[in-house]
This record gives sequence, C-alpha cells and structure tokens, in this order.
Amino acid sequence: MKSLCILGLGYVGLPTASLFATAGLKVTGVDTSPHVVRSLKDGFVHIEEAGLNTVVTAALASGNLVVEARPVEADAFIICVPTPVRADHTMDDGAIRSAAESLISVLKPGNLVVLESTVSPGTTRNFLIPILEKSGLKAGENLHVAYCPERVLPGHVLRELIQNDRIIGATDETSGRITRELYSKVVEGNIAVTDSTTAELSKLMENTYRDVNIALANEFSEICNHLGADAREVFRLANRHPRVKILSPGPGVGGHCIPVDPWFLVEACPDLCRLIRTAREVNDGRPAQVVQRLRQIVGNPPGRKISLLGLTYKPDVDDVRDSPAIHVMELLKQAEYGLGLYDPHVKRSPFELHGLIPALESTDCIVILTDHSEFKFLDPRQIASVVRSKHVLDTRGSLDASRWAAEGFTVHRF
Ligand code: SAJ
Repeated sequence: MKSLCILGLGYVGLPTASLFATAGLKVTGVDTSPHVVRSLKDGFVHIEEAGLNTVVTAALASGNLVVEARPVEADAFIICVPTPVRADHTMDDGAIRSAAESLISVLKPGNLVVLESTVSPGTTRNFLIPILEKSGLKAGENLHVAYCPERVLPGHVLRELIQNDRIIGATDETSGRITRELYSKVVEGNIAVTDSTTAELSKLMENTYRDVNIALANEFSEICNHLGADAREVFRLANRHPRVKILSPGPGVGGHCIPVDPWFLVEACPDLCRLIRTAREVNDGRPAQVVQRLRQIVGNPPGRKISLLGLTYKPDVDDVRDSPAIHVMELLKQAEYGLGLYDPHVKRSPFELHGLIPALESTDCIVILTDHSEFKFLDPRQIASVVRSKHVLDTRGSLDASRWAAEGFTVHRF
C-alpha cells in the first residue's frame, strides 16, 4: 500500500496523516473547512498539541503530505470526521455520510476504507458500507472496509498514536489483514483483529467506563462534602487498596468524546442503560453544583464578582469544546454575576478573556475550573493584594491549600 487519503484533519486525522507521511506513504489530507485547508497549505497548524507542529511541518516539507479540499484516488482511505450527539442524544451521522459520499466517485477495485470516528454499534456494516457500495464495488469482494477506532488522549496524541494497542474491526478476512499491514507502518502497540461491531462496542465501552467512574468519584465527593470529610484525602487512602482506583472529582466531564459516546449505547439499548444514563446525568449536573456552592460562598448578585481560572475541558490543552467551565460561566452570566475570565491556553474564543490580574481584581471568589500546570505557580501573596474577598473554590483539588491559607484565603473543597 503506497498512497493514502485521510478525510478530516482534526486532532486525530492531522497527526495520523503526518505520521503515515513520515513513514513514507504518499498522503493526501482532506478537510471540508476552507480555513483548515488554506492554513495548512500556508504551513500553519491550526491545532495546539504537543509536538504536532514539528511533525506536520516535516511531513509537508517532505512532499509526502499534501492537503486538498476533495478526496483523490488512493490505495486506502481513512475517515476521521466528528460524530457529535444531537439534542435528542442520538448520533449525528452527517459528517460520516458526507465523507463516505465524497469517496463514491474515487473508489477503485481493491481499495481499503477505514472508519476511525466513534460510532453507534452497527454503523460500519449498516450505514457506511451501503453508501460506499454506491460506487458499484462490493464490500468483501473488490472493496475492503474496516473499523479502527482512535484511542488517543488529547495532549499525548502523537505518543499514543504510536504506542497504544489498536483494535481492527474487519468486515472480511482481507480487510483485517490489509488494515493490520497499513497500521503496522506507524503503530508499535499490539494490533487485535475482530469484527466491526465488536470494535465499535469496545470503543464506546472504554469511554463509558471512564464516564461512569468519574460520576462515581463526583458522587463520592458530594457525600464527603456533606459529611464534612476531605474527598481527596478519602480517595488517596482508599486507592492504597490494590484493586481500587477512584478517579478525580471535578466540575463535570467535557470534551467531544466522553460526554458523547455513552449516549450511543443508550441509543442502541435504551432499556439496558440505566447506570450509564444516570452517570451522564450526574456529570452533566456538576456545573450547576459549582454555581450553587458559589452562591453559598459569595451570596447573590448584583455587586458580586467571581473569577474563573481555566476554561478548557481539561489541563494543558486549548480545547473549550463542551467544557464544564464554559457551562459554569454561562450559568453565572445568566445569574448576573460579574465575571473575570483567565485561561493562558485559550488563544481564540467567542468570549472576552482577561489577563490574570484584571481577572482577579476586586473579586469575591476565585474558582479553579481546570488544573493547568501553570496554576501551581500562582502567587497567593500577590493575589491577596488585588482581590476583595479571600475565597478560593478549587474544583480540581490542584492548589496547595496551606500556601493559600497562609495568606488568609479560605480554600473551599469541591
Ligand atoms: N475528568 C474528570 N476526572 C477524572 C478524569 C477526567 O473529571 O478523573 C474529566 C476531564 O477533566 C475532562 C473529561 O473528564 O473534562 C474527559 O477527559 P479525559 O482526559 O478523561 O478524556 P478525553 O476526552 O480527553 O479523551 C478520552 C480518552 N478516553 C479514555 O481515557 C477512556 C481517550 O483515550 C480517547 O481517545 C478519547 O476520549 C476519544 O477520542 O474518544
């Protein structure tokens, strides 16, 4: 296999395209956003991700990676487009449909098409293949189709693309074999081959497992707060048991995967997903609980200012998609609190951000919503001189509470 066309140049597609190009394949990266195509053609990488700039720049410079607005003929195609959840909690298959339809006119006998997007069970067989077969080719005969879910953690994408184990959901023997051959060019982890529905379910269950466990940590933390115990100290001790690993409580679960994927299982089997649905509700309810705690700490508006530190959905990334911090911000705005907003990682945003000191000036409470590394170096002494009231609500348990207490701050646990 020598040429590859990757559809979708987001946080999975772009690094994947660059790694295959660096491994010597001729790769065409395709994106429907003219902005993404234009910036990459100009050599500008539109995603903040450790090491990505270097790899993309090298791949473009080598000539092995080119960027286009439409797919071109190739030996294999990889679809890495988003699958968001609709308001009614069903999978929005629009981007996969468009990507698959855009391939109909370029597919040739012997081609391989791999889907990487997270999808509801059965999508590869019942949705993707029928669209691809409009090309006149027949899956399992002269067209090979597989599902190979991405499993990378934002912030560690390049390392995990290479090192993580991969699952290939093959739709026939040849598709399993040639997909393994293709991914072996860049993946150092083990590659397991199974059928496509098993692979789809394994991806959904990985993220649902995490969501349910985070919900449990959040519920445990409420119990601890109610009983006046320090949840993180309780968890630290409980986690000394060799088979217990309680995750970290926080202001909710964000990003474009974990809050979305459990719904695809609920969609497939609504009557069987009682725990999964409840976990989603627990995690979705966390931003409102942050606001409730803030009301207890600072009282009601008007005339109260709250400073939100960290707006991304998790630390050390620039991604604010479905961030719990954004939900907290919106709820506080609706309630008419004055706001100071600071996030050193967010470069472009639809709302106005402030510098650190302007965000904190005359505030009634500082809220840590994302545990960015640089927040460990905040100076409570300097901050004490600009705030109105010395309250901190640390929703991530990331501050050294004794340093802040030494400067007169009350540090509230969450
Ligand atoms: N979070 C907590 N407590 C924790 C861990 C996470 O509140 O103990 C929150 C984070 O702050 C964040 C959200 O959960 O808001 C999700 O963050 P994450 O780091 O758990 O996961 P993602 O969404 O960045 O990436 C996940 C990963 N899946 C798993 O770890 C099972 C990644 O491997 C997947 O590739 C990715 O989803 C995906 O694309 O599906």
